[in-house]
Amino acid sequence: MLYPRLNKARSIIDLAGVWDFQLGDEKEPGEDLEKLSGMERIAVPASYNDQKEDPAYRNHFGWAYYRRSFTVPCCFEGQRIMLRFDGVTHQAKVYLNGRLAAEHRGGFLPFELEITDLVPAGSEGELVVAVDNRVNKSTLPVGNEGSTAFFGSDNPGVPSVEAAKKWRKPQNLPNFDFFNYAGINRPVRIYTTPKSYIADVTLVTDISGTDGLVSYKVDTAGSGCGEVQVEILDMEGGRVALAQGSAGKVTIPEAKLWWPWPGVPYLYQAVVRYGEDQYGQTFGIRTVKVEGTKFLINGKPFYFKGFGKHEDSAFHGRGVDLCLNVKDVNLIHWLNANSFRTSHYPYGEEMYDLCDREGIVVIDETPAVGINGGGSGEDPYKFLDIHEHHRQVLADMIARDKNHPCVVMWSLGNEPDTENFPQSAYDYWRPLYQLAHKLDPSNRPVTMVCCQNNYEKDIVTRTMDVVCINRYYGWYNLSGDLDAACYGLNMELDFWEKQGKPVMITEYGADAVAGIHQCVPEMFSEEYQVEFYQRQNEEFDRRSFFIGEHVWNFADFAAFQGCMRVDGNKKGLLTRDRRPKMAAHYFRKRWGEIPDFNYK
Ligand code: E8X
Repeated sequence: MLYPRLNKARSIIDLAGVWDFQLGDEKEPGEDLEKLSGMERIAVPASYNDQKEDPAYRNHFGWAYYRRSFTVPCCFEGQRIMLRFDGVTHQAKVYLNGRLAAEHRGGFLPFELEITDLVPAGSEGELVVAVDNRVNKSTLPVGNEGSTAFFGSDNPGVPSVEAAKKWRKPQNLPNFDFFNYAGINRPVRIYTTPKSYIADVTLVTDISGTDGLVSYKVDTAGSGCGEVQVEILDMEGGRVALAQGSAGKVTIPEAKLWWPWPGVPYLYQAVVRYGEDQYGQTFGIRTVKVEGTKFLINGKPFYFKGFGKHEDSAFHGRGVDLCLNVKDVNLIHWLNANSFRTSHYPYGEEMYDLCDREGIVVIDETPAVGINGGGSGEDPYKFLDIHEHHRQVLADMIARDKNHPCVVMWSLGNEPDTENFPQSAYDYWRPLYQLAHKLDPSNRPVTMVCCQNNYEKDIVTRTMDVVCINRYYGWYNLSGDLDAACYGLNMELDFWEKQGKPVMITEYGADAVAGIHQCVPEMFSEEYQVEFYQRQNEEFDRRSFFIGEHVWNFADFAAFQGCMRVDGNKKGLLTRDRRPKMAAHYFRKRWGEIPDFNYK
């Protein structure tokens, strides 16, 4: 789905602002629509949870209602008028003038509807968006639904699930630790196209000697517009190639490649014209490939230095915040990092645009997190009803992000159970792996991020293009004992060495509460966090098949409350308000000394 862009053929109206808002309950929205009255004020885009000092907002369970009216200007007459939602978390029902106009499941990918006839040019529309924040056994991310993870122990005084049902207020029990921020988290826009329009643009690049090769495909709708024209412009706006027809291949002599920072992330633009419509799609000429135990960008072995991140900040929750995006990208540069993973969901599209421009390498992840028994001991692949939805979000993510040079790998999901039900896991993940390869026109490498487990039993992780492991030796296991941690880590690395695949760590980390200092480092101190990394990095540095280190996490983030969380997850190199802990200075130095290419 194309990102809305303003140009001489297309208009955009951003509906960001302060909307009306009301919490609902579990009842389906249809019944509640007329009851919207005495509504409160809410900022869009942003999560609603932290916008008011009210546990009802913070801990809401079920539907919530957003409302605003808008006018479609008369000058849109004759155009195709679209209403696009970049991300409504987790489920949305869109009503226009009281009638259900669209529905969407999944909180992290865009959807749109045509409103040309529903709200014609020159008329007013009343827009109500009902948003459901519930996570359960059929959503991604997965929720527990009153699972035995929280109830049903044999301890006196602890209610069984059955007993608890009688008095417990329904609540979300996410099977993941990040706070379940919800609402209209990303922009809502009206945009127009001519009646016959460009529906999609796909660009695939390759390198031959000093030439850049660009294969393109343009999908159009409507007829009578003649041929598609594609003009390729360089960064100065000069034409470097011109082609006719809805698919083809052009050569750019002496092409400038897209390189990760601190190289030049050179971008071209494909200006597509079809009848009255026009669309400019930026792209970079670069290749990505796994060969043996190497991850090659433009043919050179790349070393990943960076983190798992979250879309998370004070007040906004998971809401898009462009200032924060820019700040984070500058902090990534400051840290001498070169990459991050969009843990644990596809991010707002503005971040990928920024990473294209700033040369930051991205591993793009679906919202498939929490796929395990949730403490029940049962096979999650049997009791979760997510397979079809998972295929859908994977397809939608690839369709949305396929043209971004910053995206170098797809992550099918994070930390599923691959150990207790190895065959079920294989049967579940293998088809997704194949689907990702089939759907991506650039055929990027595909991975699945594996949880700390018995790696000998796990038969999924080893089948991925890159083995991505999350490991907490010295934190969740072997807590506080870094000698034992390094011993365990090395045993595991010996195992991976034999598999002949590139391996990277996609999560490792220790909580550190900023300001806690110790001469003899123990858990939760800034010193322990540094030592944890120092010791394990020494082990990684010895292994030639080891192609990258992504720490967990870039910054402290809001988490579901529990006895292991003090005001959120504190594994950040930075605090939530982006101040550096000691470990940030440590990595800044380390990463400054590690080359991006040919380190391994
Ligand atoms: C953690 C991270 C969590 O925040 C992330 O979203 C997924 C977790 C560790 C799993 N990975 O808790 O800080 C640890 C399993 C250890 C056996």
